[in-house]
Amino acid sequence: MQGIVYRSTGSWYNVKDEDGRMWNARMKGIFKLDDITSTNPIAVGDIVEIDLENDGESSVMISKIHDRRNYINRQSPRMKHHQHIVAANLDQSVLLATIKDPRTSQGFIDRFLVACEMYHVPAMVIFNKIDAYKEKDLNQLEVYAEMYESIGYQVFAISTKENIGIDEVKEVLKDATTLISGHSGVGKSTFINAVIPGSTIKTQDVSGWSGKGQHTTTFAEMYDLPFGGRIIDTPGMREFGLVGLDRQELSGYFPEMRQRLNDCQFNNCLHTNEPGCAIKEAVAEGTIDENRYVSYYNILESIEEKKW
Ligand SMILES: Nc1nc2c(ncn2[C@@H]2O[C@H](COP(=O)(O)OP(=O)(O)OP(=O)(O)O)[C@@H](O)[C@H]2O)c(=O)[nH]1
Ligand SMILES: [Mg+2]
Ligand SMILES: [Zn+2]
Repeated sequence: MQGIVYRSTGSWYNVKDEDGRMWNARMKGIFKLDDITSTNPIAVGDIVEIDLENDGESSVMISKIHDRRNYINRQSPRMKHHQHIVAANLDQSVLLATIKDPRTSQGFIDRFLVACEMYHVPAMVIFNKIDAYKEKDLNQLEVYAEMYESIGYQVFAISTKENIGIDEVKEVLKDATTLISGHSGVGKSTFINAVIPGSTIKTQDVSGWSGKGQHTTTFAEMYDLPFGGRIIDTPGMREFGLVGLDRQELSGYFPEMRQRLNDCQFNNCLHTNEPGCAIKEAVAEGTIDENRYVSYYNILESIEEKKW
């Protein structure tokens, strides 16, 4: 039988078969996946083969993982050089962000976008909690929306609490498999409850964001959308570790830089101190946003140089 993984807790998986029946599944033996050292060989969204266990009523064994169309990785929180596959076979990836309570920084947003570019998963940014924004927060929102839209990313502004902008977002979720990421407390689970009537995913209590950064969601889990498509809730994250990123490749993951790379004098230009750099020129002219360049520079600095 073939099924799709909806939830993974590490040792047990929830797998839905083609008839819509949900099974408890375990992994048979040890899988060795090519190229990747992963702390979780099977991820939410994986398409797997399942076989009934002899005696089990509803428990099955996973005997095969089908090739992934794509996947999103994070650095394992425990082992720095290991990767943790968050989800596989995605159509799009959403960052749920907030200007305040908690604040999502531009650096974090840009790292998220770079990760999506690396994995070839279309990305968008949704700002939540606009009901709580003061004038300066709304101005910041405006600045972000204009900047990210100008380089080709869709931006939405919503309030899950006041039901503002939700219908517009439903349109882009329809019939797609979407991963939702973001800091703890931005409202990921609340948002999913809002788009799936009757759903009761656990969320932080009504007192709202406490500033303590407690994680309410602890495992990635996928849900079917009543209007078609699927959505994956994830635990809040503090940082986006960019695994396997090469310094030379980085500018190719900034769409506004990618289109200008051929104009640099040197083809191995890192756009820092090199003469004849088209990227720095565009930043000086204002055609590339200065803060995006700052994000580029910070990420570049954070990448260890390859030691041969
Ligand atoms: N003011 C306001 N509060 C909201 C909104 N959406 C969610 N919240 C509140 O934000 C808090 C956090 O919501 P959660 O849905 O638990 O956040 P999460 O992103 O799932 O957090 P983790 O599971 O820890 O990653 C809750 O108290 C929500 O009620 C909104 O649009 N406006
Ligand atoms: Mg949650
Ligand atoms: Zn350059």
